[in-house]
Amino acid sequence: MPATLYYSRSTASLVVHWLLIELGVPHELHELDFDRREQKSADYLKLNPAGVVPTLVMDGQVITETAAILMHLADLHPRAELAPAVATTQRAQYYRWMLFCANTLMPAYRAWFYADEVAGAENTEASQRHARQKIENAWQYVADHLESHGPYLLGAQRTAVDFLLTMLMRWSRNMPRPSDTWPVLHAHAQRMKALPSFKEVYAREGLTDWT
Ligand SMILES: N[C@@H](CCC(=O)N[C@@H](CS)C(=O)NCC(=O)O)C(=O)O
Repeated sequence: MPATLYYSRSTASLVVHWLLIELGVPHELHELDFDRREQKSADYLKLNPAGVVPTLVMDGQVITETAAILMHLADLHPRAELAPAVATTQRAQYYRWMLFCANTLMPAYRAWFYADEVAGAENTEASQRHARQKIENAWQYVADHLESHGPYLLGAQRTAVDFLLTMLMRWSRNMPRPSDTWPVLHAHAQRMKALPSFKEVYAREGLTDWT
């Protein structure tokens, strides 16, 4: 049975959609309309109690959390070499950057895009100011790393975490300082955007910006 991705276009589910295409995993899409708050419907909350996307249902199992889904997909397809072997130093770096994306960048973006969640609707300006600082500090940190250890996060090997990083770079495209104003991040993004799977996921989600 094909996997089912619960998604909403141009959100965190984009990178899972992208990796499914890159790996050639048969899948169906189930779109959730955020305007109608379908991500908070009783049926969907049974799959993903946080009421967020992505959710992947595969082999009878429900998997949530973007980074976890990416790591699992990469492990299931070792021939694509998008995940270093377990218990190697590269694997440790892979975990490091996956967790950095999931624990540092994603929550900071959440605070930027859903600023009212941080300290109430009356404090969104201050929340966004803090979030912006965290995001820009994170991009500086990644840029410094890529300068000395690039071109990919793990050096010469492109892995699943570079897909996640690219999506997170995209999220800053309308912010005061977009990630690709750092030349080394721009170069990384250009390399990732050149993948046919990137063009394909853009076409399937009907995206036209940040090409
Ligand atoms: N920790 C989750 C966060 C996912 C997340 O925040 N998704 C956003 C879209 S980018 C969402 O579904 N927002 C809808 C909502 O919060 O109602 C993950 O990594 O999968």
